[in-house]
Amino acid sequence: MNGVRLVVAVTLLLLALLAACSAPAPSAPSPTKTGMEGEKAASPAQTPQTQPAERGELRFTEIARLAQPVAFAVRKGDDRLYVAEQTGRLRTSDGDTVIDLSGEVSGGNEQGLLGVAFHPSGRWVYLDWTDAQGDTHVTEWAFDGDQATGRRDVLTQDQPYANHNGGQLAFGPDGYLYIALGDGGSAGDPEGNGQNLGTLLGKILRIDPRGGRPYKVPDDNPFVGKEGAKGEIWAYGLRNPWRFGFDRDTGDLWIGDVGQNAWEEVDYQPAGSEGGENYGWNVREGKERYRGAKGREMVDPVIAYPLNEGGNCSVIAGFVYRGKKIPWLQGQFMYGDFCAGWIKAGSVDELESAAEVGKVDQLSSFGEGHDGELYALSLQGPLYRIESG
Ligand SMILES: [Ca+2]
Repeated sequence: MNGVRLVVAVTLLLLALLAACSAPAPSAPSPTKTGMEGEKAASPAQTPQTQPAERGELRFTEIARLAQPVAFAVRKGDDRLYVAEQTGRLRTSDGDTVIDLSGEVSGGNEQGLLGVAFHPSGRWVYLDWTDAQGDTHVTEWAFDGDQATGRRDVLTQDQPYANHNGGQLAFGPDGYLYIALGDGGSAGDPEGNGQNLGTLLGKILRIDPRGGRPYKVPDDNPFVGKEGAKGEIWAYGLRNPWRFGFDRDTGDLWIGDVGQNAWEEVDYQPAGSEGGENYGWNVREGKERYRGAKGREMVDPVIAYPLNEGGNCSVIAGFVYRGKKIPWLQGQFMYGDFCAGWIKAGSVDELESAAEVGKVDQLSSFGEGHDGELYALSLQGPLYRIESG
């Protein structure tokens, strides 16, 4: 059934494209296609049938089951998917344990192993995790064959409270490692870390983990050389940027920042940015005031949706789909909510019109494969491949 529907949808899409194109097709159309095109052109009543090709259904196919999976990565030259389990292990989609921190991580709701990224060369892997004291480590392992060896801490950060640890790691298109750190926790950012450029808390950092020991701060980071500011900071005014992702085609950065009392939000940074964006917390929550007066330079989110409505609790962002297997999804930004479980997708030009495309209970993260196809992780265990329905 699905195969037939897909063939019909693709054929209709092709016909619509051909009909919209005034120039002749570069290759000679087959007699069959010519005949069908003629039928279609003669029957305007069939036009609505082209609509299903614009938005189809998605299927979430479970391909592995893990213990509290929260983060996802792929490694150059390696077909396996790597998943971080919050309980402390980095495992492959075929079940192998690559790194085991289960004896070292802390066990709070927002603690544990929280992030994973591979160096673009595939030679090193980086994990973000909280230790028994609750403090954050970004730790590097070298890969020797398939074995992770040569462990060293790249960056550590004291955490004043157990919650809001951020955790996402990703290498940007510039080859630098981006690190998400929450505001340090409690509620309302009592220390004012989000707006304080003198702390790494409440920020996204940008470092070169291989350019120095323990790392190098890139010379073109926005606050390098500014008195009282940490050179590692790339963007600030964030509360708990649990997940962020780069658009593999454009280099744009999409940040899901978990809200306090009223709004969940997705922040956006265009690829041409020189960094230094202030996303508002704890002066702003979503597009509204949280405390104090709005600063001139604060950047409002591109998506804000109400917390505590329909079971919403924590935004999970998100990728622009750049795969090939789901044509109608191409170029759409996908995000979801951890508690409500809905997943929405919408054109990057019309994010307000994003519509629900699926549901994953306790959605903890999305992942992107080498081929641009997307995956979804549930804290309950499953790793889903997102496919055409
Ligand atoms: Ca904000």
